[in-house]
Amino acid sequence: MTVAAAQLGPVQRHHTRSEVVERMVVLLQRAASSGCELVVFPELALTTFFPRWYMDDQAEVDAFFESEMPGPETQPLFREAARLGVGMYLGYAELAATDSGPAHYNTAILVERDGSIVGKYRKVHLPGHADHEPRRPFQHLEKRYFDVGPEGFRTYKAFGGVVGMALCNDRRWPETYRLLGLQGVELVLIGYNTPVHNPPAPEHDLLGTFHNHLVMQAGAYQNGTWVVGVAKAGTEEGVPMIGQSAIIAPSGEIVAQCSTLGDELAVARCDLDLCTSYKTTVFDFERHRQIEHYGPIATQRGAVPPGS
Ligand code: ING
Repeated sequence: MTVAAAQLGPVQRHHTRSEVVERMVVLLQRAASSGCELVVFPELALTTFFPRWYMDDQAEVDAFFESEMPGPETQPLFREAARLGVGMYLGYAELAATDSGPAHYNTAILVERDGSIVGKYRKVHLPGHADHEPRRPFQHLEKRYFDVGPEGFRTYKAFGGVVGMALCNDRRWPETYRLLGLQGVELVLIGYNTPVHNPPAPEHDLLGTFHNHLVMQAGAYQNGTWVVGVAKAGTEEGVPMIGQSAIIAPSGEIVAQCSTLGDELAVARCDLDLCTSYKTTVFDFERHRQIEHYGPIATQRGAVPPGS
């Protein structure tokens, strides 16, 4: 299948959802004219990355969330996608009504070529912090504004294959890919908003783009799956974010990559049958993965003292 990584440049606080949707429709139309069946948009694609600010007024926070999807402002995107017969992965902030009151999720949905929503993922690995840390040059308050996704990592039969979803920080954890790999995933879709500077560890900043590809290439190869990672990039409200959106084959090779920090498509033909070469040989879990012999550490939450 032909897939497009639809990278978005910065979305500033004053940009309306309609303005962003217009940019996304342009990318969608270009992808369709390149023969794409699936267009992958970033995490929190519709708004600026608002966890960079401390807010204590819940109404101000909720203004960044969608209570319906599609809603009036996103409907044009869904309508155009269905008209073109192109599917989507779309990341957004979800305000969900639950029995115990409103829940706030960092969410991604999988939309098939007929416009139907066939999958929903709510981010599990919420990075950053929950309380205001004024000494930081900018905040990263995902632990404050979002609830942890309760459903975990699932796969969906769609686009003629087995598709899985994750979001941003999830891509740094090998468990993300392995939990999807154990479900036979052939295509993992991951939107991200990643600041160049990580205040707790500035010494990592120069390696930020290296780490970005390292984790996705490893996840792809170690689970015999395609991985598509898509950035919201560029400088948002004074905070630079990395780009480098990429389409990665089950071999771990990057087969297409964005080279700007703006709205840009990277397109590749993704033959899902390439997964077989890895899933039936070096990563045949049934034959080679010795889960019974890994010992009790396998379910350990944190690091354990040596020799325990
Ligand atoms: N962002 C970042 C990410 O995991 C981060 C957080 C930035 C972690 C820099 C490490 C280094 O890509 C989100 N939104 O998860």
